[in-house]
Amino acid sequence: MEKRLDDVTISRAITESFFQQFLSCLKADVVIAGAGPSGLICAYYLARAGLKVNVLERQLRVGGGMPGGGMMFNRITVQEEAKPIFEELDISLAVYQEGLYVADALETVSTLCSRTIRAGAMIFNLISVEDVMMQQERVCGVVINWSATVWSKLHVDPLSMAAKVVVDATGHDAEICRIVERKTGPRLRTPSGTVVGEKSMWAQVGEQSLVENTREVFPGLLVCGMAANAVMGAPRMGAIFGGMFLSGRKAAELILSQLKPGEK
Ligand code: 48F
Repeated sequence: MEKRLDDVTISRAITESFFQQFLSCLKADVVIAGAGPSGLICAYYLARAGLKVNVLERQLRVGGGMPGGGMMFNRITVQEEAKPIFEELDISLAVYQEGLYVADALETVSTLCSRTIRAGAMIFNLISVEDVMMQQERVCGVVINWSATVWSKLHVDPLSMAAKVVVDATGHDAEICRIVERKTGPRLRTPSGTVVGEKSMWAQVGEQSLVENTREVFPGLLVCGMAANAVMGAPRMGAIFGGMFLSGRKAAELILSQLKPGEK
C-alpha cells in the first residue's frame, strides 16, 4: 500500500487543511450569517472586492430556500432587474415571458457557491451563529457553535469570530436581529425599534421593498434578503429570487462604502 493512502494521513490532511483555514478566519472584515442566496451574493461581491469574508451556514447544504425552488419544483423565477447578475455569474436563464425568467435552482446554487468560494470567501457549513459579540454598543463579531451541538442541546460553550461588520442573512426568522433585540431592547433602526415581522405574501411589493429594506439596522449589523423584509415589516414572496440577489449586492455595496479592502 502506498504511504499517501494511509488512513491517518487522510485524517491529517483534512484536519490540517481545515484548521489552517479556520484559524485564518477568526478575524474577518465581514461575517455573514446564512448561506442562502442573499448571503452568498453579498459574500461574492465583498470577496471579489478584496475583503476577508466568512459565511456561516447552519445546515449541511448551502443555498437556503433556493434548492427547493417553489414547493419542491426545483425552478426559480427571476425578474429583469436581476438578469445582469445572473449573466455576470454565467447562470442560465430561460425567458418565460417579457421581463420574467426561469432558472434551474440547482445550477443557480452550485454556480453561486463555486463563484463565491473562488472569489475568496470562506463558507463554513454546519456552524450556527448563536449570539453576537458586542463592544461599545457596536456588533463586532459572532458567537458560534457546531449546529450538531445546538440541535442536540448539549451544554458546550461556544467560540467567537471577530468582524468589522456582521450581516444577518438568516432569512424569514431574522435570527441575528432578534438576538440583538432580545439583548439590547427595542433599539433596532426599524419603525418599532424591534423586528417588526414579515407580512403575508405579496411578491410585487415584497420584491420592491427588499432592496430598500437592506440596510444597517444596528451599529455593525446589516440585514439583507428575506431577513430585511422581516425586520422592516414588509411582505414575503414566493419562489422569485431576483430581489434576493439585488439585496445581497446592495448589502455588499453598503459595506464597501464603509470598509476599504486591506484597511486594518
Ligand atoms: O432562507 P434563506 O434562503 O434566506 P435568503 O437569502 O433567501 C430567501 C429565499 O430563500 C426564500 C424567499 C424567496 O422569495 O423568500 O425564502 O433571504 O437562507 C437563510 C440561510 O441562513 C441559515 C439557514 O440555514 C439558511 O440556509 N441560517 C439561519 N439561521 C442561522 C443560519 C444561524 N443562526 N446561523 C447560521 N445559519
